[in-house]
This record gives sequence, structure tokens and C-alpha cells, in this order.
Amino acid sequence: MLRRILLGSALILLASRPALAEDGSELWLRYRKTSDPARLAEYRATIQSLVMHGESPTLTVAREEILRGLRGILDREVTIDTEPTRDGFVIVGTASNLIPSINVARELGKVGKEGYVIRSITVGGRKGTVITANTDVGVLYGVFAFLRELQTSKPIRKLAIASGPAIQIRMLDHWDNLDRSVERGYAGKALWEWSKLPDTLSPRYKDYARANASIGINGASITNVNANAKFLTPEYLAKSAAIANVLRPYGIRVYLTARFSAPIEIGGLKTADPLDPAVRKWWADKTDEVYRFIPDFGGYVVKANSEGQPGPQDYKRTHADGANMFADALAPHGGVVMWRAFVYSQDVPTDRVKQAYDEFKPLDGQFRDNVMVQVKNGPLDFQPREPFSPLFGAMPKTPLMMEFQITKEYLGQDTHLAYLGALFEEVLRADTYAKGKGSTVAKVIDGSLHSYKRTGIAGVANVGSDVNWTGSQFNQSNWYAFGRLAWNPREASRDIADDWVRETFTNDQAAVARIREMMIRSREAVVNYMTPLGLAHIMATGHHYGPAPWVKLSRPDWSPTYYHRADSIGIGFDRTATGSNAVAQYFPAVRDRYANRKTVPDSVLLWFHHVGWGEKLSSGRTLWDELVWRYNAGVTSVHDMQRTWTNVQDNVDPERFKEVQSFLAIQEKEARWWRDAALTYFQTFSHRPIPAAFEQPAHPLAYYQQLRCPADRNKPRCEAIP
Ligand code: BDP
Repeated sequence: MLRRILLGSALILLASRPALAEDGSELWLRYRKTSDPARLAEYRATIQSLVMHGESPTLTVAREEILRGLRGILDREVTIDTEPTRDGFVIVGTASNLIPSINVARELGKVGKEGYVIRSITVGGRKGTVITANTDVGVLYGVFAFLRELQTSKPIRKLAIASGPAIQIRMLDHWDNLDRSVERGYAGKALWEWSKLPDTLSPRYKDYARANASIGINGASITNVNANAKFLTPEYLAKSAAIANVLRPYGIRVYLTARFSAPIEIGGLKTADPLDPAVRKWWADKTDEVYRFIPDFGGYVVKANSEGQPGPQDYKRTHADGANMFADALAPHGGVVMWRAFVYSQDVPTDRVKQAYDEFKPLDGQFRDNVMVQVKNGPLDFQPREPFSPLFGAMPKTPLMMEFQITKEYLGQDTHLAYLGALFEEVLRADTYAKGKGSTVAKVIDGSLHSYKRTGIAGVANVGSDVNWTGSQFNQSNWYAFGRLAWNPREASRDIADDWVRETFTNDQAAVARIREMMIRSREAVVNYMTPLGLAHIMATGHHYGPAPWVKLSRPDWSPTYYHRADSIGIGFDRTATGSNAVAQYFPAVRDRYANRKTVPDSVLLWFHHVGWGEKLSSGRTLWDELVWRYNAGVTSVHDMQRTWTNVQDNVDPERFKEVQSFLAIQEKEARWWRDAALTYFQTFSHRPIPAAFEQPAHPLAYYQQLRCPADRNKPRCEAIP
């Protein structure tokens, strides 16, 4: 009745493993022995044998993972059985690999292609657990979900879990270059060892794939959006194909960025005009070639006519003309083009934050079916806080993808602790009012609002070659939270943080609560000490790490002074009808709320309004006093974080405890740097004192103006640019 299984190799894997240093390299997949004795006893009773049928590369890695996980968590071997003949069996496989008496058809009908069902069941009087799915990759996701239940110390005797992803494409965008530098990467060199590929495959590729699959990520664009045509040459396609081969069993497709001018640079053509037949043929042929190397290639990500990148407008064509050319080349293979809406130009005289909407909204309906437009969460550029982009809800005929930035270019990069789950959640839950109340950004992205046929979400990766992968221990949580929210954009970031802490550090209740709450508040702390009350882009030029609100460049749209507009009257960018009127790009309910000084939330006040220094805010404080209060609140929050961390010392291993502690010390110093630099500068306009109750800046403005960001291996731009 049952097919034979080939598990010989699995038994060899069961050898005991050496103790590993807690350097963060295992991410949230540490699989340590369950610490609560009662829970451990429950797990050992409930999980005694593994029954797993079916053969495929994906099922093989699923089997590897569950054995690896159980061995660690139970701290003993599980028996491999061919049938569920004893209590405590765990049977794993797609419905066709299970046994007929297990009927999960109803649940499986609801979870889709990649979803899974985990259920406690009884078979022939034996109690056990089934992990099943409609596809092999669903089984793999189910295995990871089961291991998560165990790692977070949940009860497992009465499991009834059914889950499927809300969004189809859940991908990481790597901004990795040929020379292994990473655009806005703060975790060492790029993951991909281009010069050693395709012959040498770093073991990190597989661990990267495991980590992604564990949170449901199913795509990776592996090259920088500021693209290099060389990546499309056969030499480099072979390298990308080798990466794709490692990622494939984990359900991850590879995407590449396409340089618009590649037909000229590597094709020998005279033009890259998207309506030129020779150019179109070149891309069609090139795309056929890409699919010969990578049969399940996902498609192209394109940054065009943005920040100096070539694009269709160089030939007086529209973004739709450009995107459709790629779409036509990809269509025969089932690929998609992700066309980025991050466009702005200094030659366009309007407010930079209006430009993407102005450019793209009129094109709604002109894109081919396999074009997705990828929109950054806010209309500017990954600031600590921005209102959501008004494009969400405004393009009902064009599938819009979300682009979040996981790497914290503007939020303290490697060293500052900022849990982005809170930021992602804030954006996803924002209400666009596109179809009345409840038209959240999440509903745009998951396709439910406009019945998009394709749906996607991308996160600019924070992954590099550092041992801890992401430049700091806590930056791992941002990768994790991105994946979890991509799977389920309605999940609470607090719950996700809870799971992450348990999997990464400890299951001690009190410690989990402390670390979780610290994480939840950390993003607001950064907002407060960098850009409170809706300020934006007052970071130093180039590296974007430290404060430099005084900078005025020849390009206004790169100048902090353009964004804060401080003067003797007040501070803030008037984006109402008396100013740039960017607020008019939102649906009326949102527009009216933001445009009105009485209803605009303080969190985005100075984004939309120029407010007088002496005006009273809802707190009862004047704007100036509120600014001082917020900058100080940011610093105080970091002190609280330091205290919290000291309080959990006994619950965290010494290696990681020390690393986090030393980074918090940097963050504390730099939060003060941000506060004092910003306040001494803004004071030159407000001419108001910092109330005596607050710590006074230690230095005059000139001191902060000559400070440079610290030389740091992980921040290459810091040393070079003021
Ligand atoms: C900005 C970065 C720049 C990127 C650009 C983009 O500063 O390095 O190339 O975004 O998204 O945030 O294309």
C-alpha cells in the first residue's frame, strides 16, 4: 500500500552535532532544545516518528529540515517509519503522498498552491500529526511552520493550522554589484561571490534559501537596480543559473535587473528605443537565452529614467512603452516585468513627492498583463516615516507591488536598533479610501481591492556576507518581519516580533515581553531622534547616516533644506493647496484629513504643513517645544532600550548580548548627535530656547556641522562623503 521511501541518508544525518557559537549565523533557525521541561515532555510524546513519502528536490530539503529541527528541539532522534503505526507519528507530504484514511481535502481546498495544513489526527487509533499541502513547496512551508510552533514553545497536541499566502510574489531585492559591493548594504560584501560562480557555491546560498523559505519568501532579484548590462551576458547568466539551482528546491525564483541600454552596451545596437524592431528583437532573443539558462526565471526588475538610469523617455517614449517591450519578451515564458515607479527628476519643477503619481497614474490601463508596477511605500524615499504613496489605490487596472526597504538606509543602517515590522504594518494598514473606508494598502497589494490578477511585494534586502547576515542581530528581525507580512499582510507586527524573539533568543516569558516591547517602540524612537513630526530627508548627503539639515546642494530635491523649509516663521513643507498641493493626490477623505491643520496627525504634520514656531499642537506645547520634546523622547527611548537589554542579560547568550549592548551604546551617542545637531540648527530659525528641563546640547552648531559619520567597514560611503 505504501510506497517505499529512501531515508537511508537521513539516518546518517542524525549524528549528534557540535555546539555552535551564538554568533547569529543560524538566524531564527537555531533549533535549540526546548527549555521548558513540561513542554519538552509534551513534544517528545507527541513527536516520536516521522512518516514521509514522495521524492523531489523540495521534499528532500523538507525532510532534511524537519529532521534537523526535531533533532535539535527534542534533543533526541526520531524514528523513521513507513506507516503511522505508533502514537506520536508525524506524517508529512502532499495529499497524494499521504494515506487514504487521512482526509484533509476540505482544508487543502482553502490554502491555495503554496499553503499548508497542520493538524492533529488519529489514524487507526494512533494519535499523530499531519503536515500536508497541495504542492511540494507547500509541504516545505508546512514543515517550517511546524518547527516554528515548536521553537516558540506552543502546545501541539491539538493543532489545527491552515495557512496560505495572501500575496503571490514575495521577494527580496538585492542591490548587489559585480564587485560584491552592495548599494545601501550594511552587512559586508554581497552574498553572491560572482568571481567564484558558477563553479564554487558558497554554503551560505543554501542557508539563505532555508531562511527565506522559512518565512515564505519565493523570489530573489539578485542584482542592483542601478543595473549593469554585464549581468545579462552568457558568462554571468551561467553564474545566476547556478544560484537559481540552489534556490529552486526552496521554492525561490531568481529575477534579474535589466539595464535599459543593454542592447547598446552588450548588443552592439545604436539605440535602445523600445519601439524599434531591432531593439525589441534583441530583448526577445536575450530573454529566450535567459530562460535557457534559468528555465523558471521570474522576470526583470527595471529602474528606468530615475537617478540617471537610461529609460524609454530618452527616446520620447513612455514608461508603458518601455515596460511593455520587456513584457512582450517575457510573455512566452510566463515571466513578469517589475517596473519601478521610483522616478523623479530635477528638471521637473514640481515637488519631488508628486512626480511618481503624475507620471504613472495617467498610464493606468496601458500596461500589458505581465507588467507590475513596483511602488515604494512612501512618495519620497524610505524615510523613517512617510505617509503612504498616493499611487496605492490610484491604479485599479495595473497590479501595484509594494517595495519596502529592509536595509535601513535612513534608519541607522547596521548599528541602530529599529524594528521595521512597525513601519511595514503602519503602511499596510493605512486606509487609501480608494473605494471608501477600509480600502487599506494591504488590500491593494493583495489584489483584493481591485481584483488584480497578479500580486507582489518586494523588500530591499539587508543580507550580506557578515556572519550575522544583516550587520546586526536585530536587523535579522526586519528580514523576518518582511517575510511574515508578505505572507500575511494583516498579521500584527507585535506577534511577529514575539515569534522572532522566541526563535532567536529565548522563550522566557518575561524576557520575551521585554524584548518584544523594546522592538515595537524602537522605530518610533528613531523617528523621534531623526525626523519627528513628519520631517524627512535631513540626513547627510551620500551616506544618509548622520544629520545634516543645513545642507543645501545645487540639486534642491537632494537637499535637506528643500524638505524641512525652516525659516523665521516656522518649519515644514506646505503640501496643501497653498503650497505644492501634493495632498490632492490622495482620495478626498485622506486629502481632507491631511490638508486640515485640525485633523492632520502630528506624525505627518510637517510633511504637509509649514507650521509656525509658536503654534500650539494637540499636546498643548508650541511647535518648537514639541520638537524639542520629541527629539529628547527619542534619546530617552534609547536609554530605555539600554535598560531593557541589561534586564534580559541572563536570558541571552553572552556573545550576542555584548554585540547588541555595544550597538545600543553607539545608538545612544548618535541619537544625541542627531538631537543636538538638529535642534541647534533649527534654533537658528526659531530663536527659542531649549527648555531648561532638557539636556542642553554640549556643543555649538559649528561642531555638529563638521562631524562626519564614523569610519566603518560596513558603511563604505561614510569615510568619503561629508
Ligand atoms: C535610494 C538610494 C539609492 C537607490 C535608490 C533606488 O539612496 O541608492 O539606488 O533609492 O531605489 O533610496 O533606486
